[in-house]
Amino acid sequence: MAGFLKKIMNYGRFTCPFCFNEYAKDAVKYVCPDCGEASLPVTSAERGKPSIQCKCCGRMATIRLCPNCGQYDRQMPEEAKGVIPASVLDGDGSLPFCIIGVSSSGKTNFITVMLHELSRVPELRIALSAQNKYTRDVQRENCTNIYENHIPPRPTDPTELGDRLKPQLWQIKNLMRQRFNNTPTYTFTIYDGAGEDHTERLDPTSPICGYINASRAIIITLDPLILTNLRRTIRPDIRRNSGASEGDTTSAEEIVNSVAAYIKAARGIGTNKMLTIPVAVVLTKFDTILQLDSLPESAVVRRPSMTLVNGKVNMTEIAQVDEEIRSWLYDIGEGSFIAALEANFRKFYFFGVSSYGEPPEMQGSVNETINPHRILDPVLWLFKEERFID
Ligand SMILES: Nc1nc2c(ncn2[C@@H]2O[C@H](COP(=O)(O)OP(=O)(O)OP(=O)(O)O)[C@@H](O)[C@H]2O)c(=O)[nH]1
Ligand SMILES: [Mg+2]
Ligand SMILES: [Zn+2]
Ligand SMILES: [Zn+2]
Repeated sequence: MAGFLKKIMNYGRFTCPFCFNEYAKDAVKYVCPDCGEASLPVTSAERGKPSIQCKCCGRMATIRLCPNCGQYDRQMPEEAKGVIPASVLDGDGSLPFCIIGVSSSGKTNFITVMLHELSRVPELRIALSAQNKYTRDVQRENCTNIYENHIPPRPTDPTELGDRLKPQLWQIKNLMRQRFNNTPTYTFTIYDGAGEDHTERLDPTSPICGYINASRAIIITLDPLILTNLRRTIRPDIRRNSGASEGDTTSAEEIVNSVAAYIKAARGIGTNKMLTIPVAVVLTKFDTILQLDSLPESAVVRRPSMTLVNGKVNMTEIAQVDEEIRSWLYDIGEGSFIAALEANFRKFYFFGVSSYGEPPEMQGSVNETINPHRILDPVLWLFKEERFID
């Protein structure tokens, strides 16, 4: 019902997935690929359409541009900037998620394997489709590397993306909620930045901050191998093969504090107030932790995920895992990071995930079998928070 109300209230408006501003659908410019002219919709029948008739040559103007950040490039139409996919105009809304974490904390592997698994859960019946060439290319390249070439994806290059953010744009449908010929459809956008973005470039005017501020949920990745008190207990070859990220827990604490400070400034919220945006704190490379005795033998987080039961998210399981990870962090003397979260965010849960399932046997390689552990737990929780699933 909430979704329906929201739909009526947002009727005629959309949020640009590149500059994050809200505009009237009538303001979308339609560029004709034949003559390059831009037309605006004039009749109500034209508004929000995938294409309209070019006012200049009469052929179909199929390229929809954001009224603010759209720029058409005839030579490279696929690279044109601010091209709005149809799902953004037709859908029920957007779910912008942001992934934040230092370099080599496992962000790209997490996103790639998570997306790969998401549409494969028979109980969930989620249909995912890439909304532009960039999204398709990135996911294809990363999947080929991990699943076929058995090498890790390339580290994300902070300069490659330039000043403009390129989030991955997915259309996501929940087929379980299909009613008559209507299926809830959202634009699921994920921004996978480079680690440097979140340490060196986190100033309020940066595009990454714009994205964080427009996000409905934040996923913070933390590589447990950086925890000082763990270093001694993990074999050096496992640390090396798992690309232990540089830095220490202070960097994780700093990230939490600076993200919180930015959102507060951007939204005009006092520094002593709590933020309500849901945060999933994801401990990546958890396969390395499952080998340790410091994590109790009976811990739920060791078992395969039962977070989804009969197509519903089981909050008891999520709360149990969260509790286990918190007490484990306190036990090993790494609890100070939790205080930074508690001081800023009202709603956050800890998750323990592994993209690969086991540490790589060799440095710079990925094992033949990929057996992800609890990889969907964070996104299941966030989808439930957004009422996209039950
Ligand atoms: N043991 C283990 N190692 C992992 C796992 N996922 C990633 N790694 C290791 O961590 C390294 C970095 O992973 P990425 O996903 O590229 O990290 P990132 O956060 O995207 O890094 P940047 O793009 O540089 O910011 C990989 O090369 C792997 O060696 C995992 O599930 N288990
Ligand atoms: Mg990356
Ligand atoms: Zn825009
Ligand atoms: Zn034309």
